[in-house]
Amino acid sequence: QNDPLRWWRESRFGMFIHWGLYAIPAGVWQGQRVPYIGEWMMFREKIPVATYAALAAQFHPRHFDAAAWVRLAKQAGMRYLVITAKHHDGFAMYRTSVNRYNVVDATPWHHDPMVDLARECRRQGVRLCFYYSQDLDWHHPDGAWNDWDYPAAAKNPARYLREKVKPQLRELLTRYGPVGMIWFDTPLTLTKAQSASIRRFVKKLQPRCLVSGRIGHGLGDYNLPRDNFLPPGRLEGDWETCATLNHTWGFKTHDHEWKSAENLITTLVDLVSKGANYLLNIGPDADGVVPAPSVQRLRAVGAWLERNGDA
Ligand code: FUL
Repeated sequence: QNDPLRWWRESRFGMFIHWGLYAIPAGVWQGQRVPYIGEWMMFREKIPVATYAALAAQFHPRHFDAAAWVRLAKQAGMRYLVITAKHHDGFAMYRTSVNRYNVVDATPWHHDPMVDLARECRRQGVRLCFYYSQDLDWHHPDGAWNDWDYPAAAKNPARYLREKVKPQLRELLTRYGPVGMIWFDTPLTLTKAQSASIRRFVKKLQPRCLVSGRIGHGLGDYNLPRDNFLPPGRLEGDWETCATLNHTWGFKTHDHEWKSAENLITTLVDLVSKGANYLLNIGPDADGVVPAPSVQRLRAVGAWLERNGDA
């Protein structure tokens, strides 16, 4: 009854949303179509901070419609939504006072989409959760893995946690109402003490907010295997597979290899029967449009659940 994991276990199916500045180049850099996942472009191309940051001036998603995104999740039978508040590129997709590198201050849109999503999630009965990259941050001088702008030896990870991660988490956990979970990711350089202190920080602000398995060092509230993992057999404990609909997480113009609706339904049934949640991604484009093949497939999954599900 009082178990904070209860809603998550009962949800089974969630919507992942990767949305950020990387949706602007959309997988094309200097005229080349890149083969890797779109949201890793800054790292893969070693794009200087100043060049990448200039993308923000083009971010004005005229078709963003929070109500429609949440409705799509509902139609698909998804009960929670995890959206990238800050991905590895370090750009905050919400209003932050920590720096000006965010969707309100740095774009001509001047708008915080998380306010709309929080409202729509509340209205439509979907749990709002935030993805937050707590270790990799290619924008902050002390964040992990940008050593083309900032020499590794000069980095002070403790300062990054103190000056960026925790203040930003405080904003996410105090400005948008109850948050279902913070979906931490890629704990590559954090010490156990650092992961533990981030976890404590979240729980102090919202005791019932879950912490994903990728907080690091086994300190999450549930386990996360690698991306797109399909377990061979039944899993012990609480698990979630996060998965793409095509090959990328962040929008790419030339990734057209979509998993079929049949594949998605079979995967959902398979995962649920093995005791895992399915967190399935959409990557809206820079105008805020969810690719039509994603919409179609999610609706088809929802229609199948309507006919065959028990909820
Ligand atoms: C990965 C990240 O590095 C990807 O960009 C994506 O966010 C995926 C869900 O997790 O490990």
